[in-house]
Amino acid sequence: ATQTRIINIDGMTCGGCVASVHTTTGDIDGLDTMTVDLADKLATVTFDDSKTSAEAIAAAIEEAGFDATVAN
Ligand code: 9UX
Repeated sequence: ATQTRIINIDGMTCGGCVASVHTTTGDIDGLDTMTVDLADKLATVTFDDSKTSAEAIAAAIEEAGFDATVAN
């Protein structure tokens, strides 16, 4: 099924950080859409939950050096 979840992200301070979040998650199979909101410090993601999870997406964001926490 498709899930829509919010991931809180601390440590983004400019558009380059936003680009890094997109890049680090770019190869995740099953991740359909991601919108990153710099001002609100979060990403909204939609994904196929038979292929990936909000936790896996957050882990990838952590690997890029940000503090990512699944919000919902
Ligand atoms: Mo902007 Mo983010 O120069 O690590 S890319 S602060």
